[in-house]
Amino acid sequence: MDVKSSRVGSPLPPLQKTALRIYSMRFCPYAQRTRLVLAHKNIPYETVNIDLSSKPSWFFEKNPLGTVPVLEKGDKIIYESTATCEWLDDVYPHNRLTPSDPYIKARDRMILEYYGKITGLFYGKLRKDDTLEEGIQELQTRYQFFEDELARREGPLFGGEQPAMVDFYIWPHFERLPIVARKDQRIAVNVTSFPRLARWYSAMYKVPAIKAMEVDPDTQEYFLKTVVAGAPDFDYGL
Ligand SMILES: N[C@@H](CCC(=O)N[C@@H](CS)C(=O)NCC(=O)O)C(=O)O
Repeated sequence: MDVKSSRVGSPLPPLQKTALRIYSMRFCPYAQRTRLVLAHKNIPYETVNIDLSSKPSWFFEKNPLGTVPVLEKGDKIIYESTATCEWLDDVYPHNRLTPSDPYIKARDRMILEYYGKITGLFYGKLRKDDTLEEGIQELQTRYQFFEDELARREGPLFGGEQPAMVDFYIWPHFERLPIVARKDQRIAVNVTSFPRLARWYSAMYKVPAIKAMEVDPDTQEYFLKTVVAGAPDFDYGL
């Protein structure tokens, strides 16, 4: 994961026929989903990080949208994080992450859709001082949804004792929330108001794939600051 980013002018590293490659960015929450699935399944892969401020032209041949993550294996290319994760779960079916029960599968999809409300706050109201208060209030409503959904399940994770795909899908932004909460502690998941969500949080930190892919909070915070300043430091610490 910790390889310097390719940028405009960088040559495309040659890909071996049988190798699995991820085009990624070290601090991208969407690429983290894919890396979590790769780690959970112990799938060997190589990483090509992309400087998203200076994308090499060959990257658009991999993904015309110009976003990471992208997976490449032989002549197959997959982009969009959920598509990459589902493909991995189908092609490498051990440690299965997608629930087989159609109803749970549907509810997991609902959770994922609803989760967009939290990421919306993360990139919007919680970032700006004049909308922070409104964002914090709204966040409590959003947390309640997850609390209620966890109450329908055995827990501690949405997948039970083991993570399901939806746990990995929603984790990356939750991992970053404590950093946002440094601004105002009410952003953090309050254990009294949301005991099940707080339990989910602690249980997720014990999942080996989560630990393997964790980026320390100070590094996350530094990176976010460089993004806000308009000069993301994709190779920070390398
Ligand atoms: N819907 C996409 C979102 C991916 C995404 O937004 N990735 C960001 C980095 S975190 C990116 O590549 N941004 C570059 C750009 O939009 O030009 C997915 O789930 O894969």
